[in-house]
Amino acid sequence: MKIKRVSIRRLQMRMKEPFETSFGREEDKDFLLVRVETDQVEGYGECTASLEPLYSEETTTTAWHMLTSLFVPTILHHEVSHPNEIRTRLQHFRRNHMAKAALETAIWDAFAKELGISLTQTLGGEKTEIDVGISVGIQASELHLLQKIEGYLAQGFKRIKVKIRPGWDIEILRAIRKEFPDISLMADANSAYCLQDVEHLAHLDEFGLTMIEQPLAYDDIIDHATLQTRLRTPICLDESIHSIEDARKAIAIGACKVINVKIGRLGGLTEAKELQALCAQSGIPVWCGGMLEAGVGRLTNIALTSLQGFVLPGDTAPSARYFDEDIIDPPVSFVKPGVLSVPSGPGIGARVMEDRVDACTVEHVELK
Ligand code: OSB
Ligand code: MG
Repeated sequence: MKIKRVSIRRLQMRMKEPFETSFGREEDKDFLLVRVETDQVEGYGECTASLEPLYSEETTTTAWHMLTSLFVPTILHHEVSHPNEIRTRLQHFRRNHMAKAALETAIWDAFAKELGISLTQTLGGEKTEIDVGISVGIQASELHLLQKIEGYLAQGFKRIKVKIRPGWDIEILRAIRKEFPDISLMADANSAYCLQDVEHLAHLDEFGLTMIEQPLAYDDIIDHATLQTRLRTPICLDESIHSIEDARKAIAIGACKVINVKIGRLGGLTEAKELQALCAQSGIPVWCGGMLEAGVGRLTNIALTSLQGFVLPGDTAPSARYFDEDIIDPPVSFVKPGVLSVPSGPGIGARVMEDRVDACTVEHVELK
């Protein structure tokens, strides 16, 4: 297979509501959509970098630069016999994983479509349905939060994750547990604490959380290992894990008991799939995280989650949780409460609505 043309678009999509975490607020979705063309098919990949470098150092603009100036020219018109090769081809360029993943996932989609099979099947995924949870942002008040959670539980979400930060942590978790004593509950701090907060964080052990995600610095592994010795609540790493090597080291020193797998953060599906295999061998459960993706990224997450190693519900909620109208048809929706079906059509398994994509496009380039 040869990629003979690549289109990169910058899209802006209205979100139903802002999403607030300890690092900031995302009002609207600003992201890149990559389309690769072969002689036979088109493949799509979504970039999870956002407008500002708050979750990681990448942004929509840095990803645009990396893709158009370096990554696409490296792949264009060269023979690709399997999408597994893309990681190696781009390896000499340091990091910029979200930009790499956008191109790599588009190539996986095209590869599956050329074979006439689903992306899931191409990856070796076996599940036909997946359970999902929801990530709930910081709200205006405790009452708002409790009402939101009640609504999400009524929709059937299999676990609730709440964003926490100093001043929005112990009290709100206590309130949630009082209302909903038995739900599967976890917290995500997005690096809002440091090791000196250990006494404070130890209070989280009262609430029977399934895990606490990324309590300490975004680039730390060592302090998390120290913290884990002081907490009963399992630590899950998100921001700190960029590769299989990072995971190997984190597991070796006991820095986490769970890992959140994000395709963008890891640089693509090849690394994500192998990371899942390593974690399965090491007895570390994994789940698929989310980056408020539009439809293409959402479907790519679903395909990955269909691998047996994804044993915990992920953050891949239905399209309607984020957008009035998605860019894919059909949108991602529940087949039964809290459950998504894994598409079986070719590639990501839904049609990308080009007219809708056009309407959201603010910048476009074609590379041939
Ligand atoms: O830390 O998992 C995170 C959203 C943006 C950036 C980082 C994170 C998140 C989420 C939302 O938690 C997950 C989703 O609903 O896509
Ligand atoms: Mg997280």
